[in-house]
Amino acid sequence: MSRFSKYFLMKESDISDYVKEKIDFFNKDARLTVKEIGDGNLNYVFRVFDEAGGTSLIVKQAGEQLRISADMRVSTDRNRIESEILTIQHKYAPGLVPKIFQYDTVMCACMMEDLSDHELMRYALMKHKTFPRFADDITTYMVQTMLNTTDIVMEHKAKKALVKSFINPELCEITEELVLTEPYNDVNKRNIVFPENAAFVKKELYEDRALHLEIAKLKFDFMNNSQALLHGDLHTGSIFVKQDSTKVFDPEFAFYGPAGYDAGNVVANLFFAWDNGYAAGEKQFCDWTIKTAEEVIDLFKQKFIRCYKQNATDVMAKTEGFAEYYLNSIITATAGYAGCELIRRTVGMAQVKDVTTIEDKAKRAYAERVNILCAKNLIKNRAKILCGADFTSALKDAASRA
Ligand code: SR1
Ligand code: MG
Repeated sequence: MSRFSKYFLMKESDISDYVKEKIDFFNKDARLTVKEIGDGNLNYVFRVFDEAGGTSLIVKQAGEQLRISADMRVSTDRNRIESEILTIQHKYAPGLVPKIFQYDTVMCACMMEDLSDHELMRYALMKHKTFPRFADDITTYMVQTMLNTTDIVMEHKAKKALVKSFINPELCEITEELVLTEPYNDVNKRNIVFPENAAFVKKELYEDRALHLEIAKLKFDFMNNSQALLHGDLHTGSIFVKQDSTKVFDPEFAFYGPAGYDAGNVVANLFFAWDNGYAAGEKQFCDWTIKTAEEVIDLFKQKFIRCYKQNATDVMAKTEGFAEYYLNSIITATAGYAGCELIRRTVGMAQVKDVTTIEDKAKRAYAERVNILCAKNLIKNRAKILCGADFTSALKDAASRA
């Protein structure tokens, strides 16, 4: 009997046998080298390569305990969700996601295209590299994967079947707690507050009742608005880039939710890159992050309306003015969720290296105050945030007040 017929957490030394047994990809006599390269909070990622043959692939396995904390356990079904959504997204956004070769329900592992010729976007941005294709690619990805999975385009019973298959309660619960609850009350005592900003965080986040009301609205929208099939964790650690290519991966938080959640995450993570560039005095890079954040919103709007008008199938969705109404509500939600991501990565349990690696304490404290002030403006005034420049004005305004 195969030793891979019952789930266990694989180590580097298991992977060569696993791959040879499960997939006809390498030459039979290939000498495979395996390296664990996982960098996220949840899973184990192995790069398998045959140096002689010049071929490689990735094995990604879900562990029962999370890497970020052994106390947190999440269903390994997330690996199925990830494989299935990547297959759907490949159909709608070809070339913008990795190819899935195979998914194994027993070992909760999938094998996929190796993207080692790309860089993880967060780390590339921390070196202050810029990517001219990014805004165009990420907006194509978002419009195609989101709009095509809504009731605007899909037959409604088929859409409901997808909603059911992407029910992802445990991963959504992580977001509901880490993003949409704890940053405002530290109810589970997991927040990590930079000591220099403790009084600021208490006043601006823990004691701002009007902010809490807005977060409650966004939280219940996140839980109840099954609008589009989302990536669910679309930060710059979920994106590989090179100058002429963008690939979105790691969609294990995928579920049917409000479209603005993904778009908000993209904008917020460009603002973390700005934080890092500003602390390093990299003005040109900062200008690029601002221009790119604006393009992400403005191109998203343009492409969304065009795709909507071409592909809407629902009779009532074709009513004059509805496309614009629907898109505006997504941009409003984008502002709200960008604010949530900015705040939770600044004071919550899962932070971002763009900010935490700023060595100078005063500069890091400043970056964190910029994030919080910008976020509060985006959240509280989200109904008035309509275009890319409105998002970046919130950042510039926060930078002058922090
Ligand atoms: C417990 S998991 C912490 C964070 O890592 C993931 O990438 C998600 O962003 C999650 O909130
Ligand atoms: Mg991830």
